[in-house]
Amino acid sequence: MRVLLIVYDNGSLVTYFPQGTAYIAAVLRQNDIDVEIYCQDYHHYPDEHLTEYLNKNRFDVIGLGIIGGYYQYRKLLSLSKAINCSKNRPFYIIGGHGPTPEPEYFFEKTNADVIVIGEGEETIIELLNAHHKHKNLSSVKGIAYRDGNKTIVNPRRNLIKDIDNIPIPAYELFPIEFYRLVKESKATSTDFSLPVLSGRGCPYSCNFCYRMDKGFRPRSNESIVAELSFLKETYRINYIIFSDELLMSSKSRTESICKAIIKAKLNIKWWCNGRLNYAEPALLRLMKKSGCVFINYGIEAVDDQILKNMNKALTVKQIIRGTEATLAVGISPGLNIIWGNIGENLETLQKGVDFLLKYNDGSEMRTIRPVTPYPGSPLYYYAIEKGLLKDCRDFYENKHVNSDLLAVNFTNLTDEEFHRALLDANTVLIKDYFKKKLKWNLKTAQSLYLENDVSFRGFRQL
Ligand code: B12
Ligand code: SF4
Repeated sequence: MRVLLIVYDNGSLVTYFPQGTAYIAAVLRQNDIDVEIYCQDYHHYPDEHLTEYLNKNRFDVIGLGIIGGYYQYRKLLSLSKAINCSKNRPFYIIGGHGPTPEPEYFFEKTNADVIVIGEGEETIIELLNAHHKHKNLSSVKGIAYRDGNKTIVNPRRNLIKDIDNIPIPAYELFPIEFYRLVKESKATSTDFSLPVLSGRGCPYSCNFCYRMDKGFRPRSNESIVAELSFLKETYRINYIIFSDELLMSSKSRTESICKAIIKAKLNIKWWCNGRLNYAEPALLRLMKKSGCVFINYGIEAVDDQILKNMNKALTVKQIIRGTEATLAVGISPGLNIIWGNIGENLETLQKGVDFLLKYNDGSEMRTIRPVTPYPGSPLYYYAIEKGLLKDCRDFYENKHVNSDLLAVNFTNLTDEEFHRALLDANTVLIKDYFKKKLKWNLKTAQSLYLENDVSFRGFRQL
């Protein structure tokens, strides 16, 4: 059986390594299934190229994973068109956060044959076996499929208990020299980065966050360290982006990963998603010692009532204390704030702006984005219940046109007032960022000309 997995073009110069696709490719290889990757992102091929490619090359199965952004949705539709109009159209499977919560709608829009719901590694193998043997798909857990005009959604599959047993992504099938160029905060010109998962899931349940699978499952330190060593030795990766939802899932877990990285003498830099309620000086010092240079924090709002409304399990006191502690040890904090959740108003927006002005260290430009009720999230169902959103079609076709514009307005402001307020807030933040940049550049010029700084490599490098 020949399988083609598609990595869609994200319209960026360099894109994140497609981890989900690479995990699927790894289990296919493990099961001796012939798999090829079509990296549309690397070549920026137009969608018609895929049709031609399928016309010239025969595949039994084609697979595409997609998340639920406005851009990704439109890309999914155009790629589906390209696949569906090919001669010898392969058996078409889609998966990922996009189609998982609303399979019926995604069948209608893509004409796919099967939707893999949630974690895909075990499901894809069982599905391909059943398909190969022309078996009825009713016994394959974790999928939705079409039976005539009807959509059948099978029961969910149990999550893989021991995720150490999942093979590492099939790196060898991808152009790593391209993906390793992705630049995260505090990376230098000679650093090579790749994302790695230290675990799956998150123990929290914020109202705007859609997670396909429940619970939290960590990997063992041995398995994480083995993957990091492999990446360093094979591809010279020295900057790891821990891309799991939340590496800092508890103090003890974070401590234990740091100790394992130090013990293995990996000498890497790393980045992770973190929680401010665990950001205490001793832990942060240990994180820094093990190479952590940046922690991406979900702050979302700087107001206790709004944090409660969104079920963030975080207080303003913890946010301030944790951010100050992070800055004090010399790790850059990524301060993510969204605006427009239930109960928000102009005052809560201003609190977010004041916070960013005070604490953003300038290592990244930080603006405030509107909250988006992605299908499957508690906020999505709340929006439907309140009559602010009709359904999935309304979300994708009418409301979610750009991640920086309102999809659903949960405030008492008009949409125009909302956007005007965001413009004013972000004007202040953008100016502040460039003010900081200007100050740094002028300081560098001074040390070059007045202190003879011979390490200077040119203004364009700054
Ligand atoms: C790292 C990350 C990013 C990275 C890179 C994303 C990428 N490579 O696609 C960055 C920072 C760029 C990013 C951006 C965004 N992200 Co993001 N991101 C994540 C995060 C934290 C991890 C993704 C990951 O690699 N997971 C690990 C792999 C193993 O899981 P996976 O990809 O889901 O793959 C599994 C299954 O989905 C399935 N599967 C996947 N593909 C396929 C294909 C086939 C054929 C099959 C059968 C199965 C299958 O099997 C895989 C293995 O089990 C997730 C949260 C999460 N837990 O996944 C959010 C998440 C995916 N992001 C999300 C969002 C909304 C975004 C943005 C749209 C946000 C925004 N408003 O701008 C942007 C998109 C911007 C852009 N230009 O692309 C949402 C998606 C929600 C939704 N409804 O789809 C998530 C779930 C976060 C959340 N909880 O809200 N993101
Ligand atoms: S936003 Fe972050 S902390 Fe909240 S549920 Fe999602 S991954 Fe977990």
